[in-house]
Amino acid sequence: MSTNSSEFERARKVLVGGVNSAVRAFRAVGGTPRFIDRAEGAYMWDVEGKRYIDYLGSWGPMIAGHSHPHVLAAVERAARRGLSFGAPNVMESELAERICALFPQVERVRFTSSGTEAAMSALRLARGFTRRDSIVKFEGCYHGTADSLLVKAGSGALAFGTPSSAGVPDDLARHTLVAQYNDLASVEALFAAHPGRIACVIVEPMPGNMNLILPEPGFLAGLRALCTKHGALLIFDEVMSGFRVALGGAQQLVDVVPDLSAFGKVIGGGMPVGAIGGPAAIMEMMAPLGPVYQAGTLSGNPIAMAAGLATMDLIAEPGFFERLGAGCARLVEGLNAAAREAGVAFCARHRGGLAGLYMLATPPASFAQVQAQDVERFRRFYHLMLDEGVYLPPSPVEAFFFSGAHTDADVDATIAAARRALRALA
Ligand code: KE4
Repeated sequence: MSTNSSEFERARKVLVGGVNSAVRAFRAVGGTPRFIDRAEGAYMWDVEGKRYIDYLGSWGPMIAGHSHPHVLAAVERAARRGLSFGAPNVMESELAERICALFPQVERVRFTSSGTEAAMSALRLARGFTRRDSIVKFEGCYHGTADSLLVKAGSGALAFGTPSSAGVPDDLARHTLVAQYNDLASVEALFAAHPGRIACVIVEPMPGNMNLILPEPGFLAGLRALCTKHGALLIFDEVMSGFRVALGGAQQLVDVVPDLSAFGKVIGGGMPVGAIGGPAAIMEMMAPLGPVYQAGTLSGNPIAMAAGLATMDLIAEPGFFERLGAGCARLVEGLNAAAREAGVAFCARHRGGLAGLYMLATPPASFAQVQAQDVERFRRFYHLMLDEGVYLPPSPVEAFFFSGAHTDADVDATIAAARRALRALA
């Protein structure tokens, strides 16, 4: 009989670390990764048949829940018409039209097959448009695995203590300038030290890769003003926050308009999709119209477009985000009440369907505060919850994800499990 352990042992013989994405290896929490056999609605089942209430949601895409009938039917219809053409398909235009309608400054879209490609292409576009080489990113923010962005990165790079990856040439990394999130002065200092050389500032407007951090009042507007003043482009990486904290992403909530946006996750509905969006004047610097090259064999893949369109149908339904936010708020309130009852330094918060839980008495406002978490207690909490059948992201520096499929009963069961887990930590 297949077990998680036997499958992990088998995988490690042929897959590096037994996984195809580093954060799945459970290195930040220890123990054996769960090999998922199937998923439906708010639930996943591992190869041993154990059911989990899923708050990973494939790291964000599954906002409508797993295997939603509307999405499966769309994927099946598309699959019967062909899996990939390498030629234009009308669904690409349809999904791009939906994005343009939600983000007024987005006049042109380019689809990719991952968030990494979207952020990487947005960076190259900013460098090509401004003819400048340096970029500004924030310690703890993660934008995928393009070389220039694996400097002081978040997510798995942070969890494994390798925020600046090996293999990135110093000659390239020196063009990546690192500031502190929620610290405008650190950005002003970089513009002062590198006049006329900064092509862009790339930021997760509501970071989820150093766990969930919220922008302090004026921070994002301040970035907007600095970029405008210094002729740099402001790039919002909304791969995680887009279509999740609100239908119009973080930029809808904070009312700050970036020059370029990177999207992903939800717009693929579980299939590989990323996207760059922005004004035609900038976007049309990209091939085939302009000198900034960009391409991808499976970009705009019809199956992925069908899954994305069907997911967008579901989240655009009246009341979806109100219900998503209300359900997530109820979970967060229950978790905070459980922490108070247990007398444990633990808290949670959310924006829309993006949430964070922290081994801290109060929610962190900075990368440094996130780093102050009691990681060992997080590990214990994580496995107590996993044993209770609650699947959280396996890292203290990752946000978690609520879906339209989570019911009040799921929330109540999760709170009850957390109450028992936190009492065990007290
Ligand atoms: P992908 O290349 O993994 O599709 O997207 C990269 C990316 C870019 N920008 C942001 C804001 C992101 O959150 C991500 C990917 N997020 C991680 C979760 N922290 C994906 C999980 C993984 O690496 O397996």
